Amino acid sequence: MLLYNTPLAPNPRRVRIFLAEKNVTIPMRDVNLMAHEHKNEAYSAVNALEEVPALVLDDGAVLTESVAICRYIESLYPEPPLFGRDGREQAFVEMWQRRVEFRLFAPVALAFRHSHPALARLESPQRPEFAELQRPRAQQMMRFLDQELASRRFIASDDFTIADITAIVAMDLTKFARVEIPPDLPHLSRWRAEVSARPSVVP
Ligand SMILES: N[C@@H](CCC(=O)N[C@@H](CS)C(=O)NCC(=O)O)C(=O)O
Repeated sequence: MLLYNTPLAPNPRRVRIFLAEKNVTIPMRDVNLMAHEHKNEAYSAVNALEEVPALVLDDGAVLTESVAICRYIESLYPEPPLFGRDGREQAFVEMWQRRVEFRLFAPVALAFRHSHPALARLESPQRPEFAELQRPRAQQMMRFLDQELASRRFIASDDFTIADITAIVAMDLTKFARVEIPPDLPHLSRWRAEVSARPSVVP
């Protein structure tokens, strides 16, 4: 297997955290997004959508969605389970993973892409007013998560899962997206401190 990775990009970071939680290493090749390496012919042949991460399997097939890559890794290395153990747990993990991806990760990523000067070449034209619209959406989800985290340790359950990985990567991106984290969210803050201390998450 070969994982195409970009060290500072949030989506590949999800896969790297997932691998670290499994204590698994696989060969990686870095793709420099700032130099537009993902748009060259060689990388387009790997992933026609010109995005990272991409995982090339031993038979040459290519997986290109972060969560799909993580699911495949889970199938190879089931312990510890990060997508839930049984059907019921898996359904809840999926629900939370999607909620966090669409309602937190996406608005934070869009605010980042449409406002950060370093992304001007990748996201052209940038629309600062669109970034501005995303910030309250992300904050609304943070408030919702704060209420939920009052009654359990992690996002989907008392176990750490893929939903926590997506959420912590989004929270860390808020700094670059200039999304302010509301100060009055004690449960989210407790969760973030605990998750940030995991060796897989420490940058
Ligand atoms: N849905 C994809 C999204 C991947 C994605 O957006 N990757 C970003 C880096 S975090 C990228 O490659 N961007 C390239 C570009 O915007 O041109 C996934 O989850 O893997």
